[in-house]
Amino acid sequence: MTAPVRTEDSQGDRGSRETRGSQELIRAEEPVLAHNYHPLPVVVARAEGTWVEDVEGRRYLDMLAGYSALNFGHRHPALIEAAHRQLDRLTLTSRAFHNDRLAEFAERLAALTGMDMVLPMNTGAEAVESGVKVARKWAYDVKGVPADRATIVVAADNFHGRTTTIVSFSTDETARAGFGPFTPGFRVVPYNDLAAMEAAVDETTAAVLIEPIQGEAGVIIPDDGYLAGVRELTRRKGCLFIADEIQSGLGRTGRTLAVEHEPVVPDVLLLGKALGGGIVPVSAVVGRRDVLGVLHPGEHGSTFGGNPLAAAVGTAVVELLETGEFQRRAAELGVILRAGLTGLVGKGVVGFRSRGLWAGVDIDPALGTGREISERLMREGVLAKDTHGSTIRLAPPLTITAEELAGALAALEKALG
Ligand code: IF1
Repeated sequence: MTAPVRTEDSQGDRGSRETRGSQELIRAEEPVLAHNYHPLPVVVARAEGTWVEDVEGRRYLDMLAGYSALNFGHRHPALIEAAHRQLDRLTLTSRAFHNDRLAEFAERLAALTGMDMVLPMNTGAEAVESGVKVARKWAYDVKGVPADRATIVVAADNFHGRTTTIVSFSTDETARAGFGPFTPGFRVVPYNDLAAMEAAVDETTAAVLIEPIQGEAGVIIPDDGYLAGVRELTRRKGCLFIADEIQSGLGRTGRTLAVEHEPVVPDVLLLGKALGGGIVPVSAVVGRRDVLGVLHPGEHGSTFGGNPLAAAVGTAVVELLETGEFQRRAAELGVILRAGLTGLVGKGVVGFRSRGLWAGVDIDPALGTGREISERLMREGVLAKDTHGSTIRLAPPLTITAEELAGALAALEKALG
């Protein structure tokens, strides 16, 4: 990777009084910041496109992209411009009033995803929670499931967020332990197993909720036909198919949505992360009118959901995706990523899964833990994050160039050497 370079103003113009170096800042966090993360020892101060720069001016290639919240790179000019323009006009009204940005956001997001209606929220977990609430209400109001009896079928090794209801159906003890009592009404079946799902879906089932590709589990790609099988099963059994595309969606896999690879049209899509362009939290539940139509005034809401700043940035994100440019880039550069990782099999890589610019790379545990490999990558000028064990997730901004991608792969080879 390029040698550490100090940009001339890396200390001067950060708009704050902060003058402490990386080590001081890391130490300063310890007594005052909850320890719910164990970050790599890098303190990012600036970023542009695919690159971030730490407090001392060292540059790193960002191969995590905010867990797919930075699909368009850091501070994409069109997104920053949309944010600046809206910051100078109106930022928040609450939904007690209309604002002049929300209609276009909803119209264009619905059109992009081929759906009828949009419920705008903020974080991914809020979209998931809202999807659970809408599915349950649809079960009672439309399907006729007896009150408080609705069930939702989910997959083992899922990751859908961190709220108490969501961790209620997690199979990751680290995410669940100590947070009970848990929300009832969820059934867990193995991912990629249609027979198990068939057995779990019954007349109480409101929905099946799955990730089209399981991200945190290690970029687990189901067998061809699995998503189509879920679609057929849910249609036949009269329950909703909810696809959580919060990490897999918005260009990451080479298509607007990961479900397009089968192709499959779910009843409800959950979107987030990159929908906010890496600038503001923007998420949404997008679905058929007869599903989202179960919500009536006063039954659901959010202070910031659908705020004009989020809608303006979200519309600019949709506009980028309408061109198909980022989906094409992910598909084309994904071929280079796949070829590069194939070349590393047997050289420290024991296996990998990839689709578009998204890969879960299983490293030989003898070479170290995922964390240790991430630290070695950092020393090579590449930022990435392990998922579980010795699996590294690679998910760069879709703005990455072929040369930068080749550089990241070379850094990985060196980190494994
Ligand atoms: C953390 C993981 C990834 C998600 C899917 C919903 C959400 C997420 C498929 C909730 C969020 C984030 C959460 C963040 C790290 C990251 C993550 F490692 F936690 F599991 F990406 F894989 N559905 N994923 O991936 O969205 O509420 O966070 O906006 O909690 O550390 P959120």
